[in-house]
Order: sequence, then structure tokens, then C-alpha cells
Amino acid sequence: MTASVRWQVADLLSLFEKPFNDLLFEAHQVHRAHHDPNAVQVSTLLSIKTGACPEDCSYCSQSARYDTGLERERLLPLDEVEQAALKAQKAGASRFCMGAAWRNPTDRQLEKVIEMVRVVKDIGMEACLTLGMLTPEQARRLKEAGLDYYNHNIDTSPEFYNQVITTRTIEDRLNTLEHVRNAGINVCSGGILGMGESREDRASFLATLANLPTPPESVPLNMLVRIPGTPMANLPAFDPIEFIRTVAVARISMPKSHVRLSAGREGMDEATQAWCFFAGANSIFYGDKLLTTNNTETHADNALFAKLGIYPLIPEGCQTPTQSPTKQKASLADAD
Ligand code: SAM
Ligand code: DTB
Ligand code: SF4
Repeated sequence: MTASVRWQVADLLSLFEKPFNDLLFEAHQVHRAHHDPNAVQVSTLLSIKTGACPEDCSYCSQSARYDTGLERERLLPLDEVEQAALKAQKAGASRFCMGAAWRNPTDRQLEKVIEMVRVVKDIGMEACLTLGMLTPEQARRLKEAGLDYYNHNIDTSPEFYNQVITTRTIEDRLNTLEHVRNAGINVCSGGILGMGESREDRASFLATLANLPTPPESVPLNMLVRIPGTPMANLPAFDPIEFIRTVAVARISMPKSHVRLSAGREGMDEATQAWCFFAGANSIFYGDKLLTTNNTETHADNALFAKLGIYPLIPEGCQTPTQSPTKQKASLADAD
């Protein structure tokens, strides 16, 4: 994908180097100018095919190369997917994201996943998939089926990439993003912080996303979940202040995107998350589980949203039973 250079890495690096208060003030101003500062988009994840992945992503519990003790699971049956989506919707999520541990789907696998997309759309939720690499034709099939978002992370900077993954290149990832964009599906692409990358890598990672012909509509920022058995199991914990700074730089460089505070919230205290929302994060994964690891418990998220006066964003065309016609604003609720 030919990228126009909207942001130089050096520009983003100098944002990172600003005093914290100056950076946060600037990011929050950009945030207010483009978004409702108190609305947060809420997505729920489901792993539809777990483990035994041929790729060697050094952070991942699902790579067949590492002994992480994860039990592999075949593609889930359609009714299980529907039940999980209904539960997520009842709890207040507007988007249902289904992830598969594949390098890429075969056309037969894709047809099965398309049935899942239809089920999610039929209940009135946005549908998102993350299945690995796609061909242009597969992206077109997904668009036809009504898919709203496709997640495919670049994960880190082009310079650091081959220290994390060797079985594919960042160009492979950018090609899939181009196929998704050309098919007219919203792009969701971000990465992981705390994998031993430098601050310059973080600036280069964000510049790569911000310089795409159209920046991703959704940018998930994951704090590394250190999985026992992976090569990244023993890395030091990532500094929460640097995480907040990264959210702020993402907000400034991609003003219109939804920046998602993604994996790693379980280990984050409320104050860190509140700062992330102030810095420009306006999306979360909600539900007790991410793909294979635990997420913050829903009752803790409900309490945090209430404490901060944050409400879930309900996109047009989405239905949620918690949306009261009189109050206008929705809220989160335990689904059990
Ligand atoms: N196999 C597909 C792929 O790699 O595109 C989809 C699933 S994959 C698990 C989706 C994303 O989850 C990865 O690109 C990575 O950014 C994130 N992820 C996976 N394991 C993680 C971990 N331990 N900590 C933080 N993020 C993680
Ligand atoms: C993304 O950026 N983070 C999500 C989603 N996209 C697919 C996945 C996080 C996975 C965290 C580790 C796990 O649960 O296996
Ligand atoms: Fe496979 Fe995706 Fe995990 Fe990489 S991140 S090992 S591609 S499931």
C-alpha cells in the first residue's frame, strides 16, 4: 500500500517526548474536537477457532510452536456463536468480534464464518472478524455478507517486526489491510505495547497506521499479556505512563479513529484506564474473556463506567436492550 507521509516518525517521537501534561492536554483537545468525550464504543470478543496456529507470533498463546498449555478447539458451531452474541448484546456491547487462530482462512472455512456474520447481523449487532490474511476475493465475499469491520494488526513498527514474528512480513499484513479497505469494509488495525520495542518503534508503529491512505477506523492498542510458555513470558511489565502517552499520540495522529484500550486492561488500575480515556481511548473489549485470556470482569467495567460518567456508544442501526427510550443513553449491564 503506498502511504502518503502525513506524519514523520520524528514528529510523533517529539509528541512522545513532551511533558505528560502538555501531551495529554493536546490529545484531549483533539479528542473533544472529533468525538463525544464521554462515549465509549463497546465490543465483545469470541474465539471461534482456538489454538494450533502455524504462525510464530512470539506473544501468542495460540501458536503451535510454544507450549502454553492451551487446549485447541475446532470451529465453533453456529448456535454457540449466536448464544454468545446475544449474551454480549444483552450486556450492552454493540459489536461482536470473532477471532480464529489461522494464518489465513480457506474458502471453505470462510463460508462457515460468513454464516456467523449473518447471525450476528440478524440480531442487530455490528460484526467484526479477525481470521488472518485474506485474498481480495475473500474480502469481497465478507463485504457482501455484511461484515462491518476486519481486524488485522500490524502489531509493531516495521523495524521491530521480525523480532516478533518471522512467518510473515509486515508487508503481508499491509496487503491484507489494502484488500479489506478496497472491499469497503472498515479497517481495524493496531498492535501490542510492551514487547521490548523502543519508544522510536512505538512512534514508527503509529506513523505506519496514521500514514495509510485512509487511517484505520479502529485502532486497538494492546498491553502485552505475558503468556507463560511464549518467548515473551518473562519480559518486564510495561510502564502504564508510557501506555497512556501512546494512547495520546495515537489520538493526535489519528483524530477520527476509535482508539481501543484492548488487551491488558485486567492488569491496569482504574486510574490508568481513566487517564487512557482522557488521552483519547474511546473503545474497549467488554466481557470476562478476550480470546484465550481473562479480561476485566464486567461488573468492574460497569462500576468504572458509572464512576467516570461514561456510557456505551450505540452506533446507528444497532439494537441494545439496555438502551432506554426515555434516557437516550445506554448503560452496561451484567448479562448473567
Ligand atoms: N490469527 C489472527 C491474526 O493474527 O491476525 C487473528 C487473531 S490474533 C490473536 C489477533 C491479535 O491479538 C494479534 O494481532 C495481537 O495483536 C493480539 N494479541 C494476541 N496475543 C496477545 C497477547 N498475548 N497480548 C496482547 N495482544 C495479543
Ligand atoms: C486485538 O487487537 N486484540 C484482540 C483482538 N484484536 C482480536 C485480541 C487480544 C488477545 C489477547 C490475548 C488472548 O486472549 O489470547
Ligand atoms: Fe496465530 Fe494470530 Fe496468534 Fe499469530 S496472533 S500465532 S497468527 S493466532
